[in-house]
Amino acid sequence: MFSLKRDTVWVGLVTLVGLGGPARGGLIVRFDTPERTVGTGEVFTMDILADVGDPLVGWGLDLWFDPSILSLVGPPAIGPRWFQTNAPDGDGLAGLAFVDSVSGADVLLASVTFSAVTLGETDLILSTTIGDLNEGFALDPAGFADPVFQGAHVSVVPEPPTGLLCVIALSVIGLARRCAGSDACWETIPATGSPICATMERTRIASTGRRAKSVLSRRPRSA
Ligand SMILES: [Ca+2]
Repeated sequence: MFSLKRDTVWVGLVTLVGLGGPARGGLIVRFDTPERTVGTGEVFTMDILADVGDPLVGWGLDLWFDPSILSLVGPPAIGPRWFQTNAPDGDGLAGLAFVDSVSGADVLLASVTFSAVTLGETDLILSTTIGDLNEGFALDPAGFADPVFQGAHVSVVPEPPTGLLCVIALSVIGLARRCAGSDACWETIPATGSPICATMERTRIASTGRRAKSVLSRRPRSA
């Protein structure tokens, strides 16, 4: 699955930078959202991001969550600025900047997709394992960053029955139509930038505990 050449380069690189000196550089490793509420059976993705001060040449980490609450859906997808490299523990959470070192805010390390198995809550905890030569955050040209890990929390709530969803949808569409003539009734969905009726959104959150992912009813044209 992974090339021997890249795996060998990563281990050699880690060994070299490990000999290079003490840790330096600011680094925060976090999720794209610290709190997430999903319905039972829902499949959803969390991005692992890094705010990188001193440039990195490679990284490897661990992710813990309660497997009775969530399960992984396939291996993680490594961010576009990294080559996926060997993770001996099998979690696939390791990347190598093969040409140019990487720095900046909101650097995507990996996207992890889960399925919500059952009702409950779990933390998502990021870490590295001491002694695992394929984990840590290797700096360019030498040394390791000392990351600050920021976890996340996922709550799995009941998925509303289909009939209830239909009633909610019809209700909020009616509300949206009544609001159509007033600009004050409209707000923007943060994830998409799409307009949505604020009254409709408040009703949805109260009923389902979640914000809209897409527009249920586009803003009607004014008469
Ligand atoms: Ca790992």
